[in-house]
Amino acid sequence: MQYTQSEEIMQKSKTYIPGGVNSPVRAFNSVDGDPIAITSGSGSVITDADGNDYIDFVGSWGPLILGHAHPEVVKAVHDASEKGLTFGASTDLEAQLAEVVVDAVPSIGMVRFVNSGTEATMSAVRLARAYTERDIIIKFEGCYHGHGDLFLSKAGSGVAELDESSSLGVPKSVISHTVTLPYNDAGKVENIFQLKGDKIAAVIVEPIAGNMGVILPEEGFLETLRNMTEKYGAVLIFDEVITGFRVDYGGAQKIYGIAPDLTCLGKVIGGGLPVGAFGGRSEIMKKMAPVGTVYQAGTLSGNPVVMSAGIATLNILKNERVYKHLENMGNHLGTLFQELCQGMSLQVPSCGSMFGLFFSSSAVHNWNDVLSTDLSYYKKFHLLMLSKGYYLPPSPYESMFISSSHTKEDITGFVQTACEVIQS
Ligand code: KE4
Repeated sequence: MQYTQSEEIMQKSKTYIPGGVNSPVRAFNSVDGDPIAITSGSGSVITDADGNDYIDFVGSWGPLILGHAHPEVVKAVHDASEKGLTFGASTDLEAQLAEVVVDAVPSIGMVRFVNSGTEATMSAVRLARAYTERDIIIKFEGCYHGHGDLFLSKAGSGVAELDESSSLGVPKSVISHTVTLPYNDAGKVENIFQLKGDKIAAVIVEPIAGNMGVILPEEGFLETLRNMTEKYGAVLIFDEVITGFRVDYGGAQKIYGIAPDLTCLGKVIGGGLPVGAFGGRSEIMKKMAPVGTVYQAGTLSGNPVVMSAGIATLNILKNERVYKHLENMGNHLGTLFQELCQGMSLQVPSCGSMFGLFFSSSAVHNWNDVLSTDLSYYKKFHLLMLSKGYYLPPSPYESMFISSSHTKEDITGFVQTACEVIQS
């Protein structure tokens, strides 16, 4: 494969945009590679500026559960656009999508749309702090909730230790109320609540962690979060920006049978256009302006074109055959990896159509385990798979996604090629 057009495009981008990217992970720095510029996508395939085709397992980091340029979604966007792109006023479309979300997720009594997952999580935490009149937020190592200041903190050395900021520009005072614990460590959650329970505003968690590869919650972990927050009057926030409408029409909370107080959504509910949402118990949501006094706003929040893409997407997903197909494809991938990569240091954790790849001989339960996997091998693997026509996340800390447009042949070819590469 040759990448001359991509190189030219990236050269120009780097002149005007820091690193040539509008989101750092796209720079391929985590795989010591050179980013490629994508010009089009259709179904499970994306094409780069040099005309190279790839089977896409990034899916724009999760939104494209129906694949690229799904005709019904494109039509919905086109039809909506012809009536105007934005009004900055209420429309029926946002009420329609809100109704779909509320019907799909029982723990959500009311919802507010924003423009990104970051806005959703930032707003949900502000709301939880206002509702409880407390400040401390508990999050987990390796979980990513967007680039809001309060989330950019590394795990402190101890349970109650204050976190160190992981990004310049974030003052200690901002993250002084953030405590980061090991994912899947129910004991440490109980400890912190016994220590500071009456000062904890909220626990925010990815019910299935999708930002350190894929890590599933261990038995009892989510239940402990639910029990502790209930016992001490803190708010439980599920960050389902990735898992919402991805792993089930009702999200991960449906699979694990845990009802959080607030849920953050994004990605899938916008059908590929910029979106976020936060919602939950009406009693809490009514604290939001203009009904309550918790302020949050956005010029393009609830944008009619975005709402149309979301409605079209969720209407297709409502048909459970789609999830059946996604589950079958996910199972086929896992079974084939087991068959063809037997005895290799490879873990393939998955839930439905989201999966991870860890080069490790043992199971991965938290961030420390991730750091002990062969992260450097992932770099070689990624570049070799790219050269063979498979587009994987240019970072070992991301989830991979199957869309409803992936065929069994796509999956079989991917697994066979991956195992050949690993064995080579
Ligand atoms: P956005 O602000 O990027 O729309 O959403 C932030 C966010 C919140 N919560 C979870 C669980 C998320 O995964 C994300 C964003 N995901 C990353 C990829 N894992 C976005 C990709 C990127 O940063 O370019």
